[in-house]
Amino acid sequence: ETAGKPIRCKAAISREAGEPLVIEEIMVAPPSPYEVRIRIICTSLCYSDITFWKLKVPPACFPRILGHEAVGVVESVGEHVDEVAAGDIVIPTFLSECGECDDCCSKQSNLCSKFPFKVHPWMPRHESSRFTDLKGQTLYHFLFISSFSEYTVVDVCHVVKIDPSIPPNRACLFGCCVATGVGAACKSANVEAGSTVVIFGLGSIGLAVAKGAKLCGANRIIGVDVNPDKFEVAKKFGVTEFINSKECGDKSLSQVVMEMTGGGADYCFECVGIASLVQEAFASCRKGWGKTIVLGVDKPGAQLNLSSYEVLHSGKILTGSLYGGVKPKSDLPLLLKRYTDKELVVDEFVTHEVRFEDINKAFELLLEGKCIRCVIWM
Ligand code: CXF
Ligand code: ZN
Repeated sequence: ETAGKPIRCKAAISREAGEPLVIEEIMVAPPSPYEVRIRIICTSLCYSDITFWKLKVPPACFPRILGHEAVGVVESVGEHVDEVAAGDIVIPTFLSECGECDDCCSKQSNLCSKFPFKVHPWMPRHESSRFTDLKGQTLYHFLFISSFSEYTVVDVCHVVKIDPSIPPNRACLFGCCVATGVGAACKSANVEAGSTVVIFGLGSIGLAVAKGAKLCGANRIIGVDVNPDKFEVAKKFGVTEFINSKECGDKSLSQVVMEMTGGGADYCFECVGIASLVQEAFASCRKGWGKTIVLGVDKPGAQLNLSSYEVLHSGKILTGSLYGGVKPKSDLPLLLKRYTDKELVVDEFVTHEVRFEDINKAFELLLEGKCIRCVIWM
């Protein structure tokens, strides 16, 4: 019986920017009111973990427990938690859904304002950590999840209870990658059947957008990448045509798209996080109705350079979304149902699986571009 007591367990600590994670024993405090302590079953590695592992300027902070794409079992709950109980299988989510604020009550938004999304090192309700190392040093949280630990503590507004029959190495993908990409296509863009879609960047997010666009009935799904090998892989996710962005000759990428599509795509998705690529994506969508959705995250402080005419007199829409516009508690169960109904197949995302001890191997694989998703089993 561990409820109410600190738990001693293993965690992979990111002690210094860019240095291999160190597996150490840590102490995980019991959940405070409105919190849930979770035993992580498995977690996958997302490129955002790498971004914040490498980052040397704020909001970077160390030592930190990274990880935000996971599934686990509730070990115990704090006071006032009745939504989940010990034994429930849950996906922790980096977006909150309090269910009560104006934004949660609106179907237009997935950005809760009671616990707004931010990249900070604490729990959402109190600026405090639930982790300490055995020397008593505070370990920082990441995206309100910190799943690179055998046990973590998450606010009840950041957990979604799921069907326990879903395989954990598939369920975890819905914590970030799959929900973000499929959601961006199906919710943020609301891709129409028969339309033409261009996806800039065929990493896991771009591939998840392709899955979503295909689910929506898109007719042409054009993938863009610097690496031509990505096309073969991307075909399995629904990509039908390919542009090698390094082989556009004296044309710009948007000129190539304009010619291929006879005037621009219906929907463009930027899945890399480079301001100049956002400009190219926006220039690639059709005047009058084209919609560009930005999923990539550029460096803090990056600026977009777009002329006012281009933006304001073109009839085009430029937007971004977090978590694909998916409201964790309201929409994730619907997305998971599409998975259990076999309408949405996600097996191809998992190219590698490693044991927790080998977590640094997952970092190497993702950095080498050799994997889409590497699942880490605790
Ligand atoms: C991202 C979303 C944008 C900010 C950084 C973290 N989430 C998941 O990968
Ligand atoms: Zn992520």
